[in-house]
Order: sequence, then C-alpha cells, then structure tokens
Amino acid sequence: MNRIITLQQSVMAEDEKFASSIRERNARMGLLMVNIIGSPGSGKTTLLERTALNAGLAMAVIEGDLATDRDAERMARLDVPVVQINTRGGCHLEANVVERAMDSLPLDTLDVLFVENVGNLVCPAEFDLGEDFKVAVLSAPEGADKPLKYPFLFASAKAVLLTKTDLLPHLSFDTGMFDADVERLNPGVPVFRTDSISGAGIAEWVDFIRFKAREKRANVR
Ligand SMILES: Nc1nc2c(ncn2[C@@H]2O[C@H](COP(=O)(O)OP(=O)(O)O)[C@@H](O)[C@H]2O)c(=O)[nH]1
Ligand SMILES: [Mg+2]
Ligand SMILES: [Zn+2]
Repeated sequence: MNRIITLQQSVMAEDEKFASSIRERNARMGLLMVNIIGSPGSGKTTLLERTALNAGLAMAVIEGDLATDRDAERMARLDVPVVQINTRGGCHLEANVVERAMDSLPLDTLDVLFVENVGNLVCPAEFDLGEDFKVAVLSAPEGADKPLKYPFLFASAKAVLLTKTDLLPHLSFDTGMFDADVERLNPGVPVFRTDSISGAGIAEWVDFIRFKAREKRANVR
C-alpha cells in the first residue's frame, strides 16, 4: 500500500471525546500509537524513515504539517501507509482530525501507528490525541538547555530522543547537563541517542517500540 490522503484540520471543541474514542479503539485492537513531538528540523521524519527501514515492524504514519505533504511523500516512498493532515497554519494536531485520518489506514495490519506532530515544542505536548505516549525529540544542535526551557514536553514524554548525535563533536552540547535535566524533569525516562546518518542508536529505539507494541498487543481487552 502506498498512498497519501490529505485532510484539513478543523477547529473543534470537545476534543477529549475524540481522544478517548481513539484510545478505546486502539485498546480493543491492541494497536500502539506514538505521538512524536519536536522542533522543525529536529529529525522526526528521518527517524521514522530509519524506523521503517528497520525490518520487523508493521507501521503507519500520520503526518501533521502546516502546509506541504513532503513528509508524507517521504514515508510513502518507503511503502509506509501514510495520511497527511495539513493544519493550515495550526501549530498542533487535534484528536478529531487524527481520528478521521485513522479511518483511512489499515489499522488491523499494524504493530504501531506513529503520529509526527507539527514541529513545535510547546502546544503539541498539551493535546491528547489518544496516543499511548508522547516521545520528545531534541536534536543536538538545538542545545542542551532545551529540556528545562520546554519542561512540559520533556516531563510528560515516555521516551526522549537526542538526535543528530553525529554532530556532537562539532557542538558545545553539554551531555551531562542534558542527562541531569531530563532525569530531574522525568525520573527514569528512557533516553535514546540516535544518529540517522550512521544508524547508531536506531536499533535500541526500534527495540523499545517493538517491546511496547508487544506489550500493547498482549493486553487486548
Ligand atoms: N547530521 C544529521 N542530520 C540529520 C539527522 N537526522 C536528520 N538530519 C537532517 O536534518 C534535517 C531535518 O530532518 P527531518 O527529518 O526532515 O526533520 P523534521 O522536520 O523533524 O521531520 C534534514 O536535512 C535531515 O537530513 C542526523 O541524525 N544527523
Ligand atoms: Mg518532518
Ligand atoms: Zn498549537
């Protein structure tokens, strides 16, 4: 399957109702849903491409973007089922439109559904999409001070990814401070360090997702 469906995001109240309905459906199906949140350019789509190339996960992606369908095209090129949501300038995704997007995905064939949220470290963290958990993505060039500057995201995520670690030798990124701040905000949260150029760290990340997908499937009600 290789298709892109484009939806426009609508403004809608009572979004919690949609988030609950998504969560309920996923629980019945045993489908893991992961909401990926990070700045524009932090490497979210590249990470998802790398994840798709790592065999053994049946995945689909919902791409949230202000305007283009470029990220969806990148995923479709890898034969990943993908739905694009254009928010028309909206800075986060909302559950009502995510639920509609899910209707055009082959959910019963999947291990995991990833949502690449709109590039933004602030409000995407505040919106429940009915996901199992949020993942905070920070790329090394953005700086080690960002977890404390955007504490809500880093405190609420169930995994933190430090991407572009290949660039660390060229940066003055204080990894000790980064680790300490993340641990302080979110004690015990798993932190993955990935380099999508060499692929370093991707296997550990995919293992984590695979484990969570298996756990979800095992708990089908
Ligand atoms: N050096 C380096 N560049 C990366 C890495 N991951 C992504 N990039 C580059 O960062 C830019 C933004 O990546 P993209 O995945 O589109 O970011 P997104 O906006 O978060 O989806 C692209 O030019 C990528 O090639 C990485 O691990 N190392
Ligand atoms: Mg992207
Ligand atoms: Zn927003």
